[in-house]
Amino acid sequence: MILVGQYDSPYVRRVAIALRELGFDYTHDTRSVFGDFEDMRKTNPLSRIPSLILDDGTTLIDSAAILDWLDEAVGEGRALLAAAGSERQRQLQVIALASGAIDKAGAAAYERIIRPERYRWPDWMARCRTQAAGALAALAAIDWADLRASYAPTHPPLHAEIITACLIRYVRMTDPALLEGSAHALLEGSAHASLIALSARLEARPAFIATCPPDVAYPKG
Ligand SMILES: N[C@@H](CCC(=O)N[C@@H](CS)C(=O)NCC(=O)O)C(=O)O
Repeated sequence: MILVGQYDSPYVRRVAIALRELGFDYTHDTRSVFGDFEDMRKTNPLSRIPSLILDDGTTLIDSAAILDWLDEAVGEGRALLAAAGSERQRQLQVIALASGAIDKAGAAAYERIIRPERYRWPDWMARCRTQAAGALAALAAIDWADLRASYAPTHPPLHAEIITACLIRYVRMTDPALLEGSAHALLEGSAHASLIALSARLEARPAFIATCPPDVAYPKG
């Protein structure tokens, strides 16, 4: 299978990590959504990443849909998301907060990094950052040990944990002030210790090390 997209995208990275944690081999297609825009449209009409091209030629798009396929392929015992009930609901809530924070931190970063300076809208950037900060604060209040209490210690990280670690890495690359607490009143006296600890624990794993994006200004590709 072929994973399309660069690891500076937290959505690509969450898929790459899940593939590696579950023992799947893949070839990495590092075309850029910006530099290879037209060519990328042949893979995904939205010209977005990630895409996963399966061995039978099927192309899956969107990280959630790709990971849904992956969980079904490995079966309930190995899946990285609970199959049903309140546990699934809780994990999906965490994923929604983390992906929402990525979208909002990303929207502010795109505004700052891609949009020509004369067209930037400071109020919009501030709004996006407030939304990202709110989600980070909610994630910081999660009891991360409890979230995986029903899993064996050897069970790989859950999607909820993976995407949150990818979010933390992404925020460090794009807008570290959101984590330092200086950017927004919501984060004053920063309560991000649990997120920093989660990030440190997961970033030490081989699947995270192998997919760690280079420390350059986002978005590179
Ligand atoms: N909901 C999508 C979001 C994917 C996404 O936002 N990808 C970004 C890179 S992080 C992208 O392709 N941006 C280029 C664009 O939207 O034009 C997913 O989970 O895969």
